[in-house]
Amino acid sequence: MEQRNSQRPDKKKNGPGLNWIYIILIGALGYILFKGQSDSNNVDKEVSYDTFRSYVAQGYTKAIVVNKSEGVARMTIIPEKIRDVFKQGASTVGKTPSVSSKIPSTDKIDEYLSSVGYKGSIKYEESSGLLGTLIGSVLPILLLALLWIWMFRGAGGSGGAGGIFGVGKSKAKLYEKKDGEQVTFKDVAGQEGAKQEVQEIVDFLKNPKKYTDLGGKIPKGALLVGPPGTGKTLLAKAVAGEADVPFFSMSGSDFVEMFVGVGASRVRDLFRQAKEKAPSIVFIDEIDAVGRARGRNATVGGNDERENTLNQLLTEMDGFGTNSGVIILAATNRVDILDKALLRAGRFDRQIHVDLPDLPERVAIFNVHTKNLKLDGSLDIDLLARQTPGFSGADIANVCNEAALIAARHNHNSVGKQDFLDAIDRIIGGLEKKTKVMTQSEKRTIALHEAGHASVSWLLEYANPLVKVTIVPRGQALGAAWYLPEERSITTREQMLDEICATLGGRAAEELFTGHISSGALNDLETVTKRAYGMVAYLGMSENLPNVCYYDNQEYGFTKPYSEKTGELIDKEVQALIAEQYERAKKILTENKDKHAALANMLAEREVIYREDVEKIFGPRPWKSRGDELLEEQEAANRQRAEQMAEEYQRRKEAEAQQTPPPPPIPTEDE
Ligand code: NHX
Ligand code: ZN
Repeated sequence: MEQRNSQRPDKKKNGPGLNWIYIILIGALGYILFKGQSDSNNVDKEVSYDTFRSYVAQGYTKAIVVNKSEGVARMTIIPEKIRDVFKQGASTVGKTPSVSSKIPSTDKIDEYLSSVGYKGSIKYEESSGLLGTLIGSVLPILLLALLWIWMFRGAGGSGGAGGIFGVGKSKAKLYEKKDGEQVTFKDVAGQEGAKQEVQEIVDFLKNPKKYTDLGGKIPKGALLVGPPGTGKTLLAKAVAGEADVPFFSMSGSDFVEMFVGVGASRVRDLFRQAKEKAPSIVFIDEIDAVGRARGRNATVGGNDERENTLNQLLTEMDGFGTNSGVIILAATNRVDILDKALLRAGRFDRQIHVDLPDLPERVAIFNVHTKNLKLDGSLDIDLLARQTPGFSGADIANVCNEAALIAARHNHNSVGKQDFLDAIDRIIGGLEKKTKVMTQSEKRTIALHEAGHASVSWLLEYANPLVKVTIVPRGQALGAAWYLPEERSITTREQMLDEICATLGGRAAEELFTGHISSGALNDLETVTKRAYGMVAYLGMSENLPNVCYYDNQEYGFTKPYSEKTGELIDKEVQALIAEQYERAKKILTENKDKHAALANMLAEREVIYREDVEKIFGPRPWKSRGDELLEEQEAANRQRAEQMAEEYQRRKEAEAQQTPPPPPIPTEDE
């Protein structure tokens, strides 16, 4: 919608006209260079007047040009005699080499030529070739200089001229107000806290006097910080929409290009445009592309360009006065890697955190995105919101769209609850691959592996509550145990250990019950190793390295922030931690061998089993978490609904049977 009234500013000013000039310039330059070269190929040899005459007499002459004012005659030699005159072939002296000589007078040469009976052409030249030489030698340099100036002006971005082929221009998209088409805060679901903070920026733009009268300074910029898909861009657009000002939007990566100096000039151009339209908002998406901390470890000429761009950005932010009416919003999902200079007071001194939506916010987001869908009565938005912890707004939008597509694929008239649940599974796990062929022993291994996860997690106090276990391939995975992750802001050491243990349960089951371990545990081991490393190196949770954090926010930090010795200790601690949890998983599985085997068999047979089935085998979970309770409530509701539907179906069938008489028996031919 907003795309329609967006435009590339200054398109007309530096449009195609300029490019034509370049093409003509380059063409002319090429022509002159080429021509000059072919001319200079031809040798001109000066000889005495006597020799000159003798060549004419011997018939070597192709044509003669007489320059009256200089008193010089020049003849071109016929191809057959070139070797005689120049002692070299046409390849070195050119196709039309010439011989010239000073002549006593123009009349004398005329006389001589007619006396020897010369019949070839004679041309008379008035002045010297001064103009010709001038054009030949000075013009190319002039053209070059012109081209140079143009390039420089372009790269400089000053005076509104675009660079060479528009490279120095900012690529910012401009969204200007057009009634009814703007994004406003109403379009941003959830994010109440962020909206409130951003509201203040709207006030600054709408009503700056209120603040400046009291001597306050309008902030220059605010940083929107949050994970991807949380609607940072939407929020920035809503600020522009609410404040009713032009909105320049650009991605940080747009600044960086292969030409040197381009990024800086684009920054300059962007701010020039914004100032022209002030009050306005400049939005720089993914500012980490330019704003990463400047090099402690600058590689040879490596990120000079990025640094220049960043410096220009800093300069521009300092440059314009606080009251110029341009406010800069920038979005990033990693503040910690940004250059500290960007976060200094007077620049992006405010940070607005845009977090992943919590439960009520997800309900609100689901409500926004299901508004335009044709729903049936079975939909329970609360349930969907509860099933989607950790989803961003973009993910939820994706779920709603996917649900509609799934419903359409099944030729439903409306989108129902199951379509949404399938859509959620699809988003988390990828596409189901029902057709993938597996050998019997592979299938057994997979069932044992997944049953291992399920059993271990069921019996651990802090492991996430199980939703279902499946051996239907989906995406990259051949099988999976699905959990309902608990929404929590801090995680304890015990919770982490239990999760690591449950994740190792798959491989542990493989080892115990097949006697082999397989490549299938790749992803499990990867997550386990990452978590363990985090616990040891960042969270200070291991025995021999307590309470130290070696977190380093340098993306290209080739040097680790700890000594070699500590590095070794970290590795050892990680290995010990994982080994301990692996043993723990094996112990749990051996103690519950029969139950695990029953689970694996059921899984191999049915392909998908739910927590009720696990509960039937293992009994109720020894420790119930809030997530378990939620899942149990859901189950009860489902059961009730299923019973209701079965009852209804029975009643309808009975009613039908009473109304319509039984069909007459069909006569068969045998009788
Ligand atoms: C593969 N994927 O790519 C197959 C399709 C243990 C039953 N070979 O832990 O699906 O085996 O609890 C190269 C080599 C991924 C690339 C080995 C990519 C292994 C998921 C791991 C179930 N559920 N693992 C799980 C799983 C797999 C993988 C690889 C690779 C499995 C397991 C992937
Ligand atoms: Zn696994």
